[in-house]
Amino acid sequence: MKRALVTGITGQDGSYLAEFLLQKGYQVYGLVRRSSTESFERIDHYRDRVTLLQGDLLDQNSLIAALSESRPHEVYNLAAQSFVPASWNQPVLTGEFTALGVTRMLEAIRVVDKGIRFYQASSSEMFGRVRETPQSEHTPFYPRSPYGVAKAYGHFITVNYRESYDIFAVSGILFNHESPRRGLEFVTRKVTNAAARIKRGLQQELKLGNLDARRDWGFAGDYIEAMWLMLNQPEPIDYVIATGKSHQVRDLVAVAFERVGLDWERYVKIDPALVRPAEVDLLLGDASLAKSRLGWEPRVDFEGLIRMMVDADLAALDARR
Ligand code: NAP
Ligand code: G4F
Repeated sequence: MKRALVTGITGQDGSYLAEFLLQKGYQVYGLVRRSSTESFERIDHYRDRVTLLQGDLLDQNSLIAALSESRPHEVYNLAAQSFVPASWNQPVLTGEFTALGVTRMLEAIRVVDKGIRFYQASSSEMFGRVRETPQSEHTPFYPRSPYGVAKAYGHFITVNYRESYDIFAVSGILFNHESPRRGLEFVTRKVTNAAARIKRGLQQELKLGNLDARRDWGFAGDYIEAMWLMLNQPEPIDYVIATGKSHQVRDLVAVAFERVGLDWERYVKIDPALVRPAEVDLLLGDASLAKSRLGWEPRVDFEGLIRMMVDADLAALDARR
């Protein structure tokens, strides 16, 4: 039986990936941080089928202990401080988690077992002020936030450990991916949740920042499969994962409010405090390498994704009544 360790198992991607690996017959271990109140909401429905190990990307020994205990064939490093605006408030902590945390995990692999295959959750945020469109594996990075800078470090240290120590380490450069399990602070879920709440009379308005920004949004359930495919190839190669379609935040708002039959312009207010010090204006990925070598393609399109999220938010509100 194959064993996998997932860091960030309590997050959006970790929860989908662990579920996917269980279906593939893996023995799944998840790294979780100690907290005074457990927040395992996203993995509650299969918690008895995974083994949770306490550890933190800040703590080298806890990573070595987690690897020694689980003896995984594959490690998926999904843990990070992943919210871009928070990275301006906590730039040093973001660097510790999102950048140096990658080195700590790679060092733990080097110490425990160099045969472990390693996946690093890299990000399209690394493209930042984009040098070309669409962005591919060959596009240079120009990050625009402490988060993006930290991810660029995580990307290159992964490449470096592959080249220095012959570790099967790959970096997946994933464009934005969303789901009903997305954190409420990210723009898609903020919008779909607000549309559902306004529809049910629980909220009066929605404050947003930059409506002009463009993102290449896909479904998290599709993207985690690409992670597994990358680790199960003969060669460690880095891939861009994206839909190849870009939409404005404004389009997302329109689709979400249309789903609940409301005119978004009556409810959305612009709040300058939500505009970022440096914005990533346009992300559009070219995932043709993943298509040709991994046979990977997204299944859920933009409209389908946003409608799925609105429907889930409405259902969750109605279930609580
Ligand atoms: P998420 O929902 O914010 O989940 C982050 C996870 O990291 C949580 O489980 C969190 O645990 C854990 N974590 C944070 N700091 C930690 C630490 N010091 N030690 C151990 N665990 C820690 O993020 P996501 O959307 O699933 O994204 C997964 C990964 O992909 C992240 O690395 C993100 O930066 C990257 N990424 C995401 C996207 C996207 O669009 N979703 C795109 C590209 C790359 P708690 O539950 O304890 O907070
Ligand atoms: O949903 P967002 O916060 O996602 P962002 O910054 O693109 O980052 C996400 O995707 C990255 C991949 O490219 C990941 F690496 C990262 O971990 C994270 O998952 O914001 C998307 C866009 C931005 O341009 C932002 O300025 O939406 C704009 N926006 C407008 N109003 C807003 C808001 N974003 C948020 N979070 N909240 C707003 O009120």
